[in-house]
Amino acid sequence: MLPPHKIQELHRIFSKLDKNGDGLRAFKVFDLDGDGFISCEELQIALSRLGLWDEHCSGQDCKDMIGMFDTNSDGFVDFEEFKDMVLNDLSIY
Ligand SMILES: [Ca+2]
Ligand SMILES: [Ca+2]
Repeated sequence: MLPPHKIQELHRIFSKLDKNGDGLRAFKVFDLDGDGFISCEELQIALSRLGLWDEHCSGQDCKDMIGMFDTNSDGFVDFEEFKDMVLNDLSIY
């Protein structure tokens, strides 16, 4: 689980990336291979690039993060799930 100040940073980055508000541009930053799903690895790589991933975070942490948004529990975050994550107020986490 990311600490709250990093969640806020993430939210700030989303709103910067996502100027027209549909979440698609932000989604593409995370969906590195363009298959329409964000995997645990992609999430970790994208967060590292954004400077939001701590090296001491384990693989379990990115699974936990996926789990926060993975409403259909398939182990990936799809665009619909991602949109919920971007548009909702992340401070509740
Ligand atoms: Ca992908
Ligand atoms: Ca899912």
